[in-house]
Order: sequence, then structure tokens, then C-alpha cells
Amino acid sequence: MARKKIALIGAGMIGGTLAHLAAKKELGDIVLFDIAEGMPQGKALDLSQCGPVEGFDAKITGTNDYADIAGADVVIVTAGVPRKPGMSRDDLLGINLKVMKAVGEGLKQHAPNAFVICITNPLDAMVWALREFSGLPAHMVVGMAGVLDSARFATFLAEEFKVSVRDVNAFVLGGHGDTMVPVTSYTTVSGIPVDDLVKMGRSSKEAIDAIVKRTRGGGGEIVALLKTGSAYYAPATSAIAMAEAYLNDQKRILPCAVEVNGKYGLDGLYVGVPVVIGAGGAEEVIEISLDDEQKRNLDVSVEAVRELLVACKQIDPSL
Ligand code: TXD
Repeated sequence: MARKKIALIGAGMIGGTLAHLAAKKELGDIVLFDIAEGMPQGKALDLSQCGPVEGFDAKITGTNDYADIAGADVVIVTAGVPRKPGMSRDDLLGINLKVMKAVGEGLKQHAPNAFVICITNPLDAMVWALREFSGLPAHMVVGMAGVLDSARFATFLAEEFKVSVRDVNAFVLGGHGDTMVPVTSYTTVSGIPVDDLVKMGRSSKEAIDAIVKRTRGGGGEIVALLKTGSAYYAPATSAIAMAEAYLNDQKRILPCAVEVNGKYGLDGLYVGVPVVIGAGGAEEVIEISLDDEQKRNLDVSVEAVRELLVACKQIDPSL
């Protein structure tokens, strides 16, 4: 059987890390695409030279030509610009929306059968726009945010409870941003709900509230420390988990930004919900029951996503 092909659109910090992880895991041959000339080719060469040391068989190439992504099985999109001092959210939205248009057209022409994972911010709006511009079926275009947000939540909870991160199963719903909804009633340590652990005196409501707040600001905390960009190791690791679930038909239930039709009272909006990822792409949205406060929090998050879509449509009336 021929090797799978993984195309990475955007060869920046996350793109490079994705290439390294995908090669180490031998997910397939890798094409790094970027508009910057020479950079994807240089990174591909550097990464290829890890092969003999690490012992992986994966062909890694860099390109500035969309034709080279032809036939890709998985495409992971990180193309765009991050926010810089003095830039408004709308400035970022306008720039990255144009990038999604170019990427969407490239996908439509060269990789119409791929499973597409979008990472570019503002995530929920960009994954929706990418689906619109590419014309690919909605179950094949998903956004990565929930796996990362849940991983951040799990990291902080494992520290608080002084347990292995492997035993923490954290759950985050909603859009990617300050309004995301970490759900403690569905978050467990070896099957024990966090709310029960609090009742057992193993932590306090105040400590868990502080962790929820830190999770919501998890990206910003890293941006403030790095000063020159945003997180890339954990975002790349999270997207690779999604790619593996698709390539190996794992049927994992992962929180992803997907088009939600009917469930959660939504009508075609892209928002973060638990979804089964397998060979069919985003196979099924899982609707969990929420209490009133969780519902209110999800509504706030959904409203923030809706506002971004209105802004996108104002910038590009073709949407
Ligand atoms: O959870 C999440 N979804 C996220 C999202 C977590 C962390 C970071 N998140 C967002 O990912 C971040 O706000 C950015 O929008 C993306 C990519 O982050 P990265 O750190 O990889 O940014 P870089 O290093 O600036 O890389 C972006 C690359 C850069 O090499 C540009 O030359 C390229 O994108 N770029 C393009 N490539 C192809 N096509 C076009 N049009 C293009 N424009 C820029």
C-alpha cells in the first residue's frame, strides 16, 4: 500500500512541529507548503535529516506550489498571521480571511478528498470560512482547539490533584477563546468526576474555578511569556491526534470545531463539541446534557462565534 500523504499549509512554528511529529510517527509522506520562498524547502531538508538519526521513513518536501499537495489524505492548515501589537481582532480577521480564501481554492483544486484540520485563528470563524471557500463536505473540514484546550485543562488539574496526566480526562466545549466552556461535571480523574473530588475535599471550588480561568486564558499566558509568537508544541500535538484518529479510523471522541446541525440547538454553526473522528471524518456529534449554567456559558460562546461570522461576511460579501 502506498504511503499516506500529509500536506501542511503554513510552514511556520506549528507547521514545522507538525512535520516533525508526523514524520516521527510515520503517518505518511509530508509536503510543507508556504508562501514564503525557500523557508518550507529549508525546513523540509532540515527535518529530512532527522530521519537517519531517528530512524523514520518519510519523504519530507517543501513547496510554494499548490500542485504539490495533489492527492493529500490529510491537510493541516496553519497559514496566516498571528496578532501583533497594535492590531485589532478585525485586522487579523480580515488578513486571515483572505488567506483562507487562497487556501480554500488550493484545496478545492488539488486536494478535494482530504480530511482538513484548520488551526488558524480566530479558529471557529476561520474553519467555517475555509469550508465555505473550499466547498469540501462539512464532515471533512474540522477545527483544532478543543483537544488543546482540554489538554491545558488536564495539565493544570493533574498538578492540582497531584496525579498522572494520563488519568485526567478533561472536557471543554464551545468556541476557542475567552468564552470557551471547561465542563467540570464531565471532567474526571480515573472515572471520578472533578465535582466529586471537590466534595471529597481533594481540592476546593475556588481552586477549580481558578484552573478554569487559567485554561480560558491558556493561550494568552504563553503569548505573554514568549513575546514573539504563540504556542506551537501542544497545538501541533493536538492536531496530530486528530489526524491519527482519521487515518487509523480510531473513532475517538474528541472535542473539535465542527459544523453542528440540529444538536445543541445550532443550525450549521462551527463550534467546539465532542465528535467521533474516524475514517468518515467527523462522523457524529455527541450531544451531552448540560445544566442551566453550562447552557448559558455555551450560549455566550456561540454568540461570540456568531459575531465573528457577521464580521467575516461584512469583509467578504461572497460568504
Ligand atoms: O488552538 C488553536 N487553534 C491555536 C491557533 C493555537 C495556537 C496558535 N493558533 C494559530 O495558529 C495562530 O494564531 C496562527 O493563526 C496559526 C499559526 O501559528 P504559527 O505559530 O505556526 O504561526 P507562524 O509561525 O507565523 O506560521 C504561519 C505561517 C508563516 O510561515 C506564513 O508565511 C504562512 O503561515 N502564511 C501562508 N502560508 C500559505 N498561504 C498563505 N496565504 C499564507 N500566509 C501566511
